[in-house]
Amino acid sequence: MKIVLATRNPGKIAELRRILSGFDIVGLEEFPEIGDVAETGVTFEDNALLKAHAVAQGSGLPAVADDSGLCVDVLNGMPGVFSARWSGRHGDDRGNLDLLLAQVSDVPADKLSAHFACVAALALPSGEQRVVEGTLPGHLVRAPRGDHGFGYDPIFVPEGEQRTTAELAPEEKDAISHRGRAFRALAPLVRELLAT
Ligand code: ITT
Repeated sequence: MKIVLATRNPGKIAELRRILSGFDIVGLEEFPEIGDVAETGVTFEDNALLKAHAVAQGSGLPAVADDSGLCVDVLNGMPGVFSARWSGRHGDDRGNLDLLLAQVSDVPADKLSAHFACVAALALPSGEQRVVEGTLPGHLVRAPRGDHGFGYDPIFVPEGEQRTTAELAPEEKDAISHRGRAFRALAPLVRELLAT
């Protein structure tokens, strides 16, 4: 059965098409009648469920959504759910990253701990839902490095790594990432729910 990928973020789409390669995935471009979903929740889970249910209702098909972000300890977990619009402009990856670097410019390098978080949600048109979270701990670096990935990848080094997630090969990032962890854990729940 087809599953709709309820995201418009090209960086996520590329990663999720790899991570969910065993599924019959269709993109939102096949449902032009479905508009943007307002992310009014205060948690990743709230927003992932809002997106998954809106797309499941709009398409009449099972839908999976991702709500994710970067949580910086010294900023009390911000930008968190605001990661995509931290600079004030949704999807402005470079502006978001530059603002974040400015906000931590006085913080000692050994106090730049952070983690990526991703909530993966599945919703069926019937209203059934499943939710799983994945995280990737690490720290920030001040000088952006690497050309892969998207968003804050050039300034995030995972625990146990020297390279930023933008310097990892795409498959290396998938193997450890918050998104890889969340969606690999969601996959058996999707199979189970679709089989019933
Ligand atoms: P959709 O709602 O259409 O899925 P979005 O970009 O608005 O797209 P989110 O609200 O979940 O999605 O925001 C995710 C933001 O968090 C993303 O734009 C990046 O700034 C950041 N982010 C999440 N995962 C990331 C990753 O793997 N690498 C780098 N930045 C990431």
